[in-house]
Amino acid sequence: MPKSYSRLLGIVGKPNTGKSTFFSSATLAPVDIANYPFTTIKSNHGIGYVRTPCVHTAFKVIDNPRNSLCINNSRLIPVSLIDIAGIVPGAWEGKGLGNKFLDEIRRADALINVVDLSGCTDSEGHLCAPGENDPIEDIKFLEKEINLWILSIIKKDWHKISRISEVESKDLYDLLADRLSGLAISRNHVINAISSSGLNPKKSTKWTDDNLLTLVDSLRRLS
Ligand SMILES: Nc1nc2c(ncn2[C@@H]2O[C@H](COP(=O)(O)OP(=O)(O)OP(=O)(O)O)[C@@H](O)[C@H]2O)c(=O)[nH]1
Ligand SMILES: [Mg+2]
Repeated sequence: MPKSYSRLLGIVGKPNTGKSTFFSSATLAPVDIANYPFTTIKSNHGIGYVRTPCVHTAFKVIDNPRNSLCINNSRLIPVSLIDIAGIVPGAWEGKGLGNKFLDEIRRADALINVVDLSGCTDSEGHLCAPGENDPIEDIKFLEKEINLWILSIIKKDWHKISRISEVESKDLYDLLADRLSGLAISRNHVINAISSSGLNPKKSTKWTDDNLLTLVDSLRRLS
């Protein structure tokens, strides 16, 4: 199956929430699953299939699809999945296994955050009494970690980018899109995120850390 046909989904979340269990069910790949944090260290890659009625029956034609399988009038659409190591609060600055493995999901079209709704696991995935952990926090912290990870990528060159754009009148949208192209963030995403964050693209050297964080949050939502 040509790779470009397949969408990429990253399976993320804090440790010990059932990420690998979901991955294994969706791909039928046998992977390590256990009731403690960091069972998965090296990421698992596989392909699952979304099943949908094939359009050829509605069009009353015989088809010969090359981008997916058609079996008994059902189209099986391939979706690539990556199951990565658990993310803990502070991962962006190296806590737990750090954020290096986030690089593996940077090209993902979407992320699935697997959350333990029973609240039986603390913020680092260790077992606790049912309900002791608030699952809402597990959603908020992951968004924050991903924001801080994107922010750290921008900040590596921010001084240079903002100065070049302002002093040399280079296109800020191009410069930022270039910096973030590895995260599947496009120039359009950058334009829309800057506009919705209410930032002045001509005064980027004046943007504060909080401004950048607002921008990053908007980029994550849009891309
Ligand atoms: N009750 C319940 N347990 C589950 C569910 N899904 C997974 N588990 C159990 O949760 C534990 C952790 O599952 P894993 O799939 O290894 O979790 P993980 O998120 O991949 O863990 P790490 O790789 O350590 O981050 C295992 O004991 C699973 O059997 C579920 O839907 N309900
Ligand atoms: Mg796992």
